[in-house]
Amino acid sequence: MANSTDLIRNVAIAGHGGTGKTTLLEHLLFQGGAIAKPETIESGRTVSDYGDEEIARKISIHASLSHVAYKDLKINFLDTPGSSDFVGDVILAFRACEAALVLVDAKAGVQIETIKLWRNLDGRKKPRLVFVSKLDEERASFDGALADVKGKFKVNPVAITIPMGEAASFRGVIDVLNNVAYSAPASHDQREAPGPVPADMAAAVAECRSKLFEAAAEGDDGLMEKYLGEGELSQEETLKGLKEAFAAGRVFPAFAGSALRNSGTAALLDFIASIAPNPAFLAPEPVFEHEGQLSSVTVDPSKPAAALVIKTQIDQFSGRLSYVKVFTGKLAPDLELINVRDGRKEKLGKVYTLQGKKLEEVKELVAGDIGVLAKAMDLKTNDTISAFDKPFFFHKLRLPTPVHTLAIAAVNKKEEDKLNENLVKAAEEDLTFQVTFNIETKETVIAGTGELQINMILERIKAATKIQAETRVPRVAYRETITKKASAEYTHKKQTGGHGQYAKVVFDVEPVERGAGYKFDNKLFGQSVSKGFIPGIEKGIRQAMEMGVVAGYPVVDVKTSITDGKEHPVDSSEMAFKIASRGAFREATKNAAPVLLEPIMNLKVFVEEKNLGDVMSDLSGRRGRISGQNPLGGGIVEIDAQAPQAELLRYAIDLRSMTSGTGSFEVDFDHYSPITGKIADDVVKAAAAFRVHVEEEE
Ligand SMILES: Nc1nc2c(ncn2[C@@H]2O[C@H](COP(=O)(O)OP(=O)(O)OP(=O)(O)O)[C@@H](O)[C@H]2O)c(=O)[nH]1
Ligand SMILES: [Mg+2]
Repeated sequence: MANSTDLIRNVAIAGHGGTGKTTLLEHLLFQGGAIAKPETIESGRTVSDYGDEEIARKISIHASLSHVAYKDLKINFLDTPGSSDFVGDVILAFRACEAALVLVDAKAGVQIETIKLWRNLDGRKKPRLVFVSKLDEERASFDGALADVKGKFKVNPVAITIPMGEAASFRGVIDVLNNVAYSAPASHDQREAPGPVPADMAAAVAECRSKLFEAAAEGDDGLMEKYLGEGELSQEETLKGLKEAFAAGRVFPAFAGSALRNSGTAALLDFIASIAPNPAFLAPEPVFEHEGQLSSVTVDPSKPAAALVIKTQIDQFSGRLSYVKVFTGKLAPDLELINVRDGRKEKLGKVYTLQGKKLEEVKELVAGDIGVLAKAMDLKTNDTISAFDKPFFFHKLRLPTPVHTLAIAAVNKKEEDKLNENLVKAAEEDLTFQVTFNIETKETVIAGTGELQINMILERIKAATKIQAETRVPRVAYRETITKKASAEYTHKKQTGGHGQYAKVVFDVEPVERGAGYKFDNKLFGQSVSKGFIPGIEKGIRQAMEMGVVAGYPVVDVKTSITDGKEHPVDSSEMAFKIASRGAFREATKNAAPVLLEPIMNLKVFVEEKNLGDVMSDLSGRRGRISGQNPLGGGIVEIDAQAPQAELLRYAIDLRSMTSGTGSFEVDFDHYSPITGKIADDVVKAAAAFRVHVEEEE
C-alpha cells in the first residue's frame, strides 16, 4: 500500500440522505479490488454502515473510513451521513479531506442538505466532484440533475461520464474523457469493463468532449491556443487542464451512474485517481503557535510528526478509536509525542488504517494520511499530538451549536451519576451533543442537533446500561429584577430563654444596568451597626437574591444600600443581621415594582423560499422580532430574528414539521428582557405549581 504523501488521496463522500453514498462507496471499493464482493444496504453488510443502528435503520449515522489501493495510490474515503442530525461527522470529514464527492439523486435533483453542505464546502474552498446517482430509477434525468446543480450553485458542471439511456432503459455509462463505454454489468457483483462507444451515442459524446476541452483549456493560455487551433486536446492535456481548474474550484466534474448496479464506478475511480489533490499541494492549514500566535502548516512528511484527532469512537469491540489526520512527519508504533492540550506524553501503540470496522495494522501513517490509533485513552477529538520541540496546535473543528435541548433525569434517582457519566461519554464521541448542568433551573440539560440524534444516544445508553431516563422540555431560566427605587426596614428580634437575637437594617434598593448583577453600598453614618456585621448583611442580601419575590427566580441587577440600622450590645450577631437583611431586601424589592426577566435569543433560521411565509408568521406568533432576511442562493433564505427562549423550546421539532424537514436554525443567548401581563402571570402560576410539586416529592 502506498506509503508516501504524494500517493495519498482523501475524498469525503457527501450529499442529502439516501442519495446512495454508502452504496456507491461499496461498489467503488469493489471495483477497485479492495473487497471481493459488494453488499447492499438491504443486506446490512456494507463496509461503511456497520454500526447496529445503521444496519437497523438502513441509514449512515457516523463518518466511516475505508480505502482502496488504485494504481500506486491509497485513496481514503470518508463516507458521511446525509441526515442533518449527524452533520458533525460530515464536517469533520470535510476538514480531513482534500476533495469531496457530492451525490445528487437523478430524479430528486439537488436537495436541501446538499445545498447546506455545498455552502460549507464553498467556505472551505474544497474542490468537488458531482455524481448523479440512481439513473436506473424511474423519472431519472442526468441533464435535469446537472441543470439543477447549475441553477442552484451557479457553477458549471462538466460531464466526464454520461449515461446510456435513463430509468428503465439505462444500460451503462460512457467515459467521455477516454472515449470508452461501460455497459452496466449483468449483476452488481461483476466488475465494469470498457468497450467501444455505440454508434448512436457518437454525436452526444463529441459534444461533451468539446465542452470538456473548453473547460480544460480555460485559464491556461497554452492549452486554449492549442484547442482553438486543432479543435482537440490530448487526454493528458485535458487532464492537466482539468486538474488545475478542479483544484482552483473552477471546474466541477460530473459523473453518471447507478451504484446499485455497479455502473459508473470504473471511470469515477479512475478519474478520482487522476485528479484528486496530493495533500501536500494544498493550502496551508492554519494553526496556533504555542504562544497563541496564528501561523500555518502545510502537509509535509519531512518535518517532525504532528496530527489532529478528528474523531473519537468508543466501539463495543475495538474499544476507544481515535481517528487522526497526519499533517507532518509520520506516526509509527512506540513514537513518543506530546498532547498539546495538556502537555502530557502520548506514547503511541500500534497504528491502523480502517476498512469500515476492520482495523488493519500498518507500519506507519505518513503526512497526509488518515488512520486510527487504538486505546489511546487520553486522546480527545480536536487534540493535536506533536513531536515538535515547540508544538503548535490545530484549530478546533467548528460545529453547529446544538439547538434541540431537553432536561433529563434518571427515573431511579440512584442511577443519576451513572446516567451522567454515560451522557458525558456520548458527548465525547459526538461533539454536536452536549451535557450541562443548569444551576439556575437545577436541571441536567442535554442538547443536540435533532430528535433523531438525541433519541439514538439515549437508546444506546439504555441498551448498554439498562438505565431508564426521563426527558422533558427544559425549564426556562427566568430571572427577576426591580424597576424603581424603593426602601424598607426590617427588624429581626427573638427572645428565647437567655440569649436573644436582635438586628435592624434599613435598605434602599435601586435598579442598575442589565448584567451588573449584585451591587452593595454601605451608606451608614456613625456606628449604628458595627463593621463586623457587614459581611453578614451582604450574605443575607445574596441569599435573598437567590429567590425573588415574584416567582422565586434569582434576582439580578439590583443595587442595595444600607442607610441605617441598629444593634444590641449582647443579642446582635452575624446570623441576626443576615436574617434581618434577607427580610429587608425582600420587603424593599416588593416595594420596587419587581418584574420577571426572560432570556431572549438570537435566531438564524434557514428555510426554502416556499416556506418563508409560514416560518415568518410562525415566528411572529412566538413573539419573535424579525430583523432581516437574506437570500443565500440555492433557493434558501436566512431569516434573522430575536425571540424569547420560552417560545423556542420545541422549535427544532416544530420548524422541521413546518418545513417537511428542510428548515434549520442556529440559536444563541442574547439578553434578558422584562415580561409583564398575562405572560408573566402564567410564569408565576407555573412556578408556584412547581414549588408545590417539589415539596410534595420531598
Ligand atoms: N435504484 C437504485 N437504488 C439505489 C442506488 N444507490 C442506492 N440505492 C438505494 O437507495 C437507498 C439508500 O442508499 P444508501 O447507499 O444508504 O444512501 P446514503 O446516501 O448512503 O444514505 P445516508 O447515508 O443515510 O444518507 C438504499 O435502499 C439503496 O439500496 C442506485 O443506484 N439505484
Ligand atoms: Mg450512507
